[in-house]
Amino acid sequence: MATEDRPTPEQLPAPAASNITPQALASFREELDTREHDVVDDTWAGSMPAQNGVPPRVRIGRTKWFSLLWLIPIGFVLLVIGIAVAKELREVPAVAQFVERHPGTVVPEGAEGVAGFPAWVGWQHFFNMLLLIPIIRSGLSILADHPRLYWTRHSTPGREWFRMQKPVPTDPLYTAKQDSITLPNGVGLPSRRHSIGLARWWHLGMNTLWLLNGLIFYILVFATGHWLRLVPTSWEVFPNAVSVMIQYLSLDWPTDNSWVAYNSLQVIAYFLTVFVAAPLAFLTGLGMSPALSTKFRRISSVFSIQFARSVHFLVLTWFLLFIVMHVTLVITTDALHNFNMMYANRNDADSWHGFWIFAASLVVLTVVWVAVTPFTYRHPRLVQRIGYALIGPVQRLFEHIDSKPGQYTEKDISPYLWHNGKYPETQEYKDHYENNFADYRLRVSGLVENPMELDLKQLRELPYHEQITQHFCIQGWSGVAKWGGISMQTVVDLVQPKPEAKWVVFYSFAEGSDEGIYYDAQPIEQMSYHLTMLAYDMNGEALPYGHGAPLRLRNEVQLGFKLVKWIKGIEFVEHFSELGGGEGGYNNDHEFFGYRQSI
Ligand SMILES: Nc1nc2c(c(=O)[nH]1)N[C@H]1C(S)=C(S)[C@@H](COP(=O)(O)O)O[C@H]1N2
Ligand SMILES: [Mo]
Repeated sequence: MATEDRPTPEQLPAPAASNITPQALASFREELDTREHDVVDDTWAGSMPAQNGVPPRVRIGRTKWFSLLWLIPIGFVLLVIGIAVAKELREVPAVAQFVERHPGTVVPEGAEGVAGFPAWVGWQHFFNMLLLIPIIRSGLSILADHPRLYWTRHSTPGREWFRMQKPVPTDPLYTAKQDSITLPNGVGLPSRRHSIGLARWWHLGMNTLWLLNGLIFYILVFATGHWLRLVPTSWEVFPNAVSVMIQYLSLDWPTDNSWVAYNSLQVIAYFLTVFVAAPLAFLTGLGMSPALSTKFRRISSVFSIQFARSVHFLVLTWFLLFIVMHVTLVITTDALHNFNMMYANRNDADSWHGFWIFAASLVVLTVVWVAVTPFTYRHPRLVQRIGYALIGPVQRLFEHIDSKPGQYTEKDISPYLWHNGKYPETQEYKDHYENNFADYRLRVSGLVENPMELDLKQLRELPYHEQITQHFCIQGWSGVAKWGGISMQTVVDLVQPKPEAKWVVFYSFAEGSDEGIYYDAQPIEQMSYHLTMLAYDMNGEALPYGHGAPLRLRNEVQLGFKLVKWIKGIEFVEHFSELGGGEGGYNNDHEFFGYRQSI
């Protein structure tokens, strides 16, 4: 046949319009980075260079900032003045009489019968210290990832009450990730900038053990009568505590009767630490969970995540002050006797038994302190696995919470929502953007009956879904926005997942911080939750570039990093282990985050 007999493409009719094209069958998985990352070195997390913060400061009034370093000289001066005043006071007859009448210790009825320190007290005390080291250090690393504290859910720059970072730059696309700071080695766990994924495994994992230790302590304390030492049982405790304070400050210390009962200042301090601060740490920790905050809307609309985060930090300062005071007083008041009581259950002030056990425990604590960071850098996957084994069941449990919309109204919308992540830089995306996404097609593929491609017009013709919800970034900032688009259930209804489909993968136009495109996998159950949607509008306008144009995910039981922006495709799969690094998402593969992040 002669060539001129062949039809040109224009002479042929186009195939009937259909959403099912050959492209619609393809997955984006070949664009993922499939390397195994199993050490934390300089190239990790997009080779972020170290960045130091500034000494912590607190805002006074609207724009004045007070450096907390001043507290060192101020505290010293106050201490000297306090000592001088207390010494003077003790010369005053009325005060001398007061001290005589309230010598410092109230011995509750029955305390004599349970005097001494059984072995479990010593062990619990040791485990408590052991666990608090990684808990406090990893907590500081979490704070360093967003080194600002606020009182309201709007994390508006300039409105924070505390910061360890310079003021937020005016660049409108400045990201929270850029805002993270490095901590001095040996302080954070780990101290490297933006190591929050690993810090969280340490923090949440060790917290479960710490709470377990605390629960056992509560039970034993009340089962044995040891509680008589920790709970004030008469109003006499208060004047006695004042008396102890005066005696300590005047450097003429009260007589010690710790074998039977602590002095009143100790009782109050221990009571506050064990029965107020520790439970508050737990509750404020839960207050930072997106799933719980969206569920318990009454509580969370008064006590927001930022309130919880700020109080959580204040509890930490209490713990740190307590530890400093406690250790100072234990060592300066009859140290050998104290060591004997706590570590050897002996009421003797001269032998070295308790001291040696204390010294041995100190060796263990020091080794742990020094080893945890290098261990974490060498075996980050192991830290991720062990952390997940410890806290994963709870994260899984909270994922079942399918909250109703309506928690917030227009007036709750935040004036500023931080940006995060790496912006799309590919030519493909830029072309779409220039072209106002006219050629954009959302590709939905994988284990579905009807794979399809949908353009923005088709997406906008589907039933409209709107919600005003709060965003919880893993780094700690939050904010409320109104999202408009389609419910994920609508997509599920259109494409009809096959029974084997268990996970839904969202692919982005944007690369992650290293190589390969950003992606995240989520359980298929959550696709039918009330608050799981694809947004193409934000706060009443088309979704802007920085927040994920043309399409982004919202799934309000999860932390922000799972809410993929600049979505180009969705794939239904059997399990995420087939994809990328196999951990269920870009940050899980590269920065050791977790794939269930309801807390
Ligand atoms: N493609 C892509 N999506 C992403 C990220 C990213 O780096 N790449 N960052 C995530 C993180 S960590 C957060 S907190 C939210 C931030 O959304 P926002 O910038 O709209 O506030 O987007 C998420 N989606
Ligand atoms: Mo985030």
